[in-house]
Amino acid sequence: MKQAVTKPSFHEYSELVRTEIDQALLDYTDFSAGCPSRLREAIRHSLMAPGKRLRPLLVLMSAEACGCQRSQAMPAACAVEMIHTYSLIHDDLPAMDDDDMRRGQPSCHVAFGQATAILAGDGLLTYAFEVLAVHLQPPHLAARCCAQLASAAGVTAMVGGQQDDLEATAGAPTTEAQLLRIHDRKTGSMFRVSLRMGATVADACPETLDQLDTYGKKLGLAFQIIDDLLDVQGETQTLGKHAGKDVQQGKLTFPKLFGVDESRRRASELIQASIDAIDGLGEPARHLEALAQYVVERNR
Ligand code: GRG
Repeated sequence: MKQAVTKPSFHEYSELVRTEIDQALLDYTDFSAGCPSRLREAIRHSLMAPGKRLRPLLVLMSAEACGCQRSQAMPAACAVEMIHTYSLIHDDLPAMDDDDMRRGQPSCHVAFGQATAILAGDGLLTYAFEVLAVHLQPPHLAARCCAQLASAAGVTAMVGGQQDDLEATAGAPTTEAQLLRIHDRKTGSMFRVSLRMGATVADACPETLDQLDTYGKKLGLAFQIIDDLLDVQGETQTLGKHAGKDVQQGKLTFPKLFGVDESRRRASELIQASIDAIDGLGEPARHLEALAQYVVERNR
């Protein structure tokens, strides 16, 4: 008798891929004997902590949606998670957001001291590009991914967005347009580059890149709105970081600007628009659709 073959649920699939990502991150951060053990420990403390792995999932799902094997895109997936983790380590420092808890455990500087935390961030930032340049094949696509990631993490995108955010938090009233610009650069750029690198490894056509870019733009904004809502409505233990921080710091957030219900409505609308943007990619993109749903329904 013929057995019915059931496809894994999105939850099963994403857990499997998270396991693959974690194993690759562990393998990459073995480092040679030249890396001081305390520095390796600090890097792994932050990198291997239970993050959601959203950005590497986007890289791998984008590659698959464009017809490529996950394994080929794994160096890009790990590189973006390294950059993301470095940004979290530096953002948590007393000179920035001053957070003592991240991913459900003490922040890197609380566990290892500020100097080692700064170096752990520096190490991850540098190593991300080494991983891309050395492990991603073929070399001309590795070069393309290096340029894309450097630009998305740099002064005109993520780092620039962080500077704008610091200045906004420092006092001057923030408008809706400024808020959108900050989040597009600070958060959205890393979502979009994750999708772009996945598609680049798969050598996708410009039309597909555009569709994925629109998906990433809408998804990144929806993610940020939900992040702001979780700060108001979420619980510290589930979030793995302190809830209520935005209110405490007097930050302009989406719920402050639009209220809770309208913010949630906007997030749902953005998620639907993100799913519509990749409609043309068909069945291979179904995991990206499910990921978008997860982003709006998540509780951490
Ligand atoms: C260069 C220092 C520096 C900062 C750049 C990305 C960033 C700006 C700072 C990180 C802090 C932050 C709160 C950014 C907003 C985006 C965000 C909510 C990040 C947390 O991402 P998640 O929820 O985290 O995907 P996990 O831990 O699940 O990976």
